[in-house]
Amino acid sequence: MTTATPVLLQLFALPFPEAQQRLAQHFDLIELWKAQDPDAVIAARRNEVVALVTSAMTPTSAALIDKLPNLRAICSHGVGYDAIDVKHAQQKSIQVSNTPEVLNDCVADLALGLLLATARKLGHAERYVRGNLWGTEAKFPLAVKVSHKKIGIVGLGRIGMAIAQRAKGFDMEIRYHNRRQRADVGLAYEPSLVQLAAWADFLVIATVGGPETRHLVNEEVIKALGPDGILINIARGTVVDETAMVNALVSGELGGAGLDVYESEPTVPDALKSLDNVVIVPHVASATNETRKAMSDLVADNAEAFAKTGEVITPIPPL
Ligand code: 8YV
Repeated sequence: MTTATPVLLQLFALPFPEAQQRLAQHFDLIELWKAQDPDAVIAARRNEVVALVTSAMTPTSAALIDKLPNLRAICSHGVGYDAIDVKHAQQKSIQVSNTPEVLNDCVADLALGLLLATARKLGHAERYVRGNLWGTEAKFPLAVKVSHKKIGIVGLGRIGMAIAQRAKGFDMEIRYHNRRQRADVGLAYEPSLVQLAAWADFLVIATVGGPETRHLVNEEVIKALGPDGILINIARGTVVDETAMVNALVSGELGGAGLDVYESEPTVPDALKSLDNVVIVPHVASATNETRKAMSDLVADNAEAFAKTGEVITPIPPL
């Protein structure tokens, strides 16, 4: 007696064909991005769907989850899950997996990359040379040293720890702020985010996104970091009050910023685009061949494990 092939609703195409083919080996795929009328497809096949593939940047709401009465697992491409209503899914005993660990290195590398590029004015220097200003009256300004400076890490999770490890390579003094002090790390904990910002030369945001951390880095924190301070964000744009940050950068109350994420991606405030003390990149922290392949493979690993055992392998802990 042959059992029916389980049906998987795919909101996000895995960017590596091998991983995509592995999904097709275990599931009857509904590749929603190919549908003329996605809502009609969901309405027609809603009862068949037992698994769903999405991504960190693909909205996966309670409303969609509620349309799928037999959904048992959601496998997401990415570590962040603020775009997915994980709490609602878990309340319905639906497992939700993400892709932790495999992107720590590249995200932390970009955090230090943005820190170096902002402090040493690399974007500005690039424009200066490409603009044929070198050798003209326009002198290139001196920049800011990085080694032996003070770095404050907001959110000492897996990625925060990888950033701390790299900061040690620059002989930087490290302190961190979390909801709670971590008993398992020997780094200096600062219970007050404002105090951490006031102390730091560089403030690096590595927290989760979502309502709990919305505008955690507010005007008070930004002003505490100050005219000589530099803000780095590789987490989520919503963690920073973007309007307050832009105003402080324009007024000079904040020294500089290196940004990979924004409140309303892909929209980036125009004011940022004309500032030389800002480095802005398009949410590329995990965007390397090696890491995106590993992320795709881990999504396929989770879906395959669910197909074989009914259990995903990197579930998001109960919220
Ligand atoms: C995205 C990210 O996953 O992992 C995350 O949380 O933000 C990124 O790695 C990627 O941009 C697309 O899925």
